[in-house]
Amino acid sequence: MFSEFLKEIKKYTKVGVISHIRPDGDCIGSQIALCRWLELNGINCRAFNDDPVPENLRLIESENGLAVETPTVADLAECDLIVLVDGNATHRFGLFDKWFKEQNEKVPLYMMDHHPDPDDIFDLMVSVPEASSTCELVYKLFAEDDPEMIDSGIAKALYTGIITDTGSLQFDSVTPETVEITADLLRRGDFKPNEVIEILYSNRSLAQLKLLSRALETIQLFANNQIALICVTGEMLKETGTGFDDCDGFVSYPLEISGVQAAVFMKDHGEDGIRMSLRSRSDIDVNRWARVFGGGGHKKAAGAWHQGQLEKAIEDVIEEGSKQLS
Ligand SMILES: [Mn+2]
Repeated sequence: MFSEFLKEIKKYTKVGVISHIRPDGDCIGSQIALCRWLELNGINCRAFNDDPVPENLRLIESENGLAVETPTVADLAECDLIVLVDGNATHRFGLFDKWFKEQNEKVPLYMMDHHPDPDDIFDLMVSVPEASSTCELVYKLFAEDDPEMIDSGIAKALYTGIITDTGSLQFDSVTPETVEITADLLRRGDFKPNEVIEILYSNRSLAQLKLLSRALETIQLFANNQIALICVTGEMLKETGTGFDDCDGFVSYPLEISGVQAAVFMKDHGEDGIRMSLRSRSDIDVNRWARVFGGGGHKKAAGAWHQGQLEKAIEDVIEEGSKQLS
């Protein structure tokens, strides 16, 4: 899978590795692990993201002696190769997207990702939509090159990414191979699964749980109880002293209702519109669903914006999703 990548990347000496805006465990894990691989191969690299690394993922940076930096245009211009990880369309990459589009002489651009339908602007891509996570792909890069390079920092970074992108190995994307990879990472990293789970998930505040309680009250069922909806409004945030960043994982609750095939989580951003997260545990393809509204993602998890008011967004989105049920 990586023969061309392994051959070509050694031609470069200053590589910028960029992960997508609003970073998650898979994008930080794959970014840091890929940077470690580059370093171990004697290639200079820097890790960039417009947004700060979430608190519970900082350990990935410190255990690998690397920090994700906020890039400037000058930083980007210094790179002789850019690699995008965990995203296949430049609009998910903030400042890089804007800068790249303005360049006449474009820097070579690689990509490593597991979302469907990549842009066709890449000079080289490792695009595997069936993969559970980008971290699974970076693991395979190490495995193909030299698995003995995987030390405890790299193992934990990759393990964290696989765990976050698979809902702790629960999603449809998980294969026997995914589980074998996680077992290999646990052995090489010499850590226990619960160490990572503790850091990732046992860090909710009381205010976040109060917000969750308010959100759960909004759950409604549509389309013969096969589509569930949950909402968070600005008012609820104000009442509980929280922000939209405190809603992580809320979409999974309506999905647990018996008989529900897909769930929609709507965050009402007022004048900016409605931010929607779509999840499926059936044949409903939420990537196709989200694309109708200018968004996208995976078959089982996707997102989009609706520019209207909440009631209108609900009406439009449920109508569109119902089409896949008949
Ligand atoms: Mn991912």
